[in-house]
Amino acid sequence: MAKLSKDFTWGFATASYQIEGAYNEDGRADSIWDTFTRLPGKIADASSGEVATDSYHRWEEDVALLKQYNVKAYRFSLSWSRIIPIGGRGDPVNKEGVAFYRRLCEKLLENGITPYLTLYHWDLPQGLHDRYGGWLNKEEIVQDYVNYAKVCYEAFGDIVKYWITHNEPWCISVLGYGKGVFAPGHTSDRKRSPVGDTSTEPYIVAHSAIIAHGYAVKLYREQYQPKQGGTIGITLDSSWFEPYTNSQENIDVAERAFDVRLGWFAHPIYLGDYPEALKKLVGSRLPKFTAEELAVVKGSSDFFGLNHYTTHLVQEGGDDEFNGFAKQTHKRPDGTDLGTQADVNWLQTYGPGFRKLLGYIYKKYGKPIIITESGFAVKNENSLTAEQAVADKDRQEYYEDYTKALLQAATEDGVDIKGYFAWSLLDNFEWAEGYKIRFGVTHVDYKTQKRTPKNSARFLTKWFNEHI
Ligand code: GBH
Repeated sequence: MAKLSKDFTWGFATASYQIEGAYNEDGRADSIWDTFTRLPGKIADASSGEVATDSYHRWEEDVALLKQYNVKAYRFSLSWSRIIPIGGRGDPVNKEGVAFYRRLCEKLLENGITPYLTLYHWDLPQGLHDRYGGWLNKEEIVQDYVNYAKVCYEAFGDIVKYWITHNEPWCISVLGYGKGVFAPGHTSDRKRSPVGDTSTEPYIVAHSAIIAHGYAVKLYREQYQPKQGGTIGITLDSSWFEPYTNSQENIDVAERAFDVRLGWFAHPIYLGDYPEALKKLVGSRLPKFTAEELAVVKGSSDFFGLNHYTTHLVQEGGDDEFNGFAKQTHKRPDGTDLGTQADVNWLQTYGPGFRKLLGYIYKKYGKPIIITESGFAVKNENSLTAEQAVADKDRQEYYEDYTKALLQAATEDGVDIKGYFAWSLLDNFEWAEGYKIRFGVTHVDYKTQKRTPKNSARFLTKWFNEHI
């Protein structure tokens, strides 16, 4: 039987605002997500992460679950406003916040589980947004982000060897400042708020995020990597874009979609500078890197962190600049679906697309790949009892399909893949969807916080036990 290499790592991923709760305990201050969830009409069920899965209190239970699943690693993110409540380089560090993550990392290591830390999974301290506009202010945010990273390297770097700077900067930029569906929710609709210039802000925010990432990595490499010996990189999200038909026009659209959506971030970081297709599309609205910035950004990721969920068939006729004006569908020309529909409209199961994407990224960007998220929301799972939700057949089939693709890419296509993290360890706060959508391999009863493993968790444990 074909197998992954012995040092292949696997586990589950989560993010601070989606699981921790305890939003105002032990010195934590608000992030932009606390503020955003209080605005009317932004979250489908009017909920927030104030309690979430209460993992700030139940972290030992979460570690026990990970242990039970026999994972090798756990990817989670740090709440910046728990560590530096107001957020800036002149603001005090919160000892209790640092101590929380320190305990968690130590407990994981005691259990033989390697921590993978994400510095930024979307919860910017509200203090920085209020003080100078957060990601819109490059000069300030880059310095504050690097300071925050430094505090984290100092506090955890002796025992943490895997660092991820940002999670999905496309979402930070486009969903937060373009479509307004994520915090801080900037929208061009003057009847709604907060209003922002959605034609320029996503590009400014992305630019700041890329540069902040670059300088945080530079600091790590110069001052921490030599003695701490860890590895650092960024996580980008990408679907596979499959041409709707094999016409040249559709092939070109797919290429443009990759360049505009993924290349926006991947080109500067792995190849140097924005892709031509993006420059052409955005023109003077696209900020330029200085020579120094470019030198810092280019080559600033030791691996390619990839969040991958689904495939889109693409053709001309799209209306979304941030997706390269590619019109996306899951329906083939003959009217059939690509795969099983999830409970969110953007997601259908299609393992072969995952295999192709792994090959595409490896060839184009030339770095070892860590899949930092991959997962499925089961149709109507929210209306099921814990006993019923455990039989999550569609999610299990998704993971059957995607692990098969992973194995083929690694063993038949020669793609250098280091690890796979499933999203998510637990059902949790699914951003604008609130608690309506569940991605967990563990069911959470939000009244009692009781955790119940689903069949998909058992499948993944068994599959990785057999294939590593
Ligand atoms: C991940 O993003 C997140 O990292 C994680 O926090 C989240 O819980 C998980 O997905 C499940 O959603 O505006 O048409 O592009 C996944 C990538 C990209 C998927 C944006 C949803 C929104 C549809 N996401 N996309 S659209």
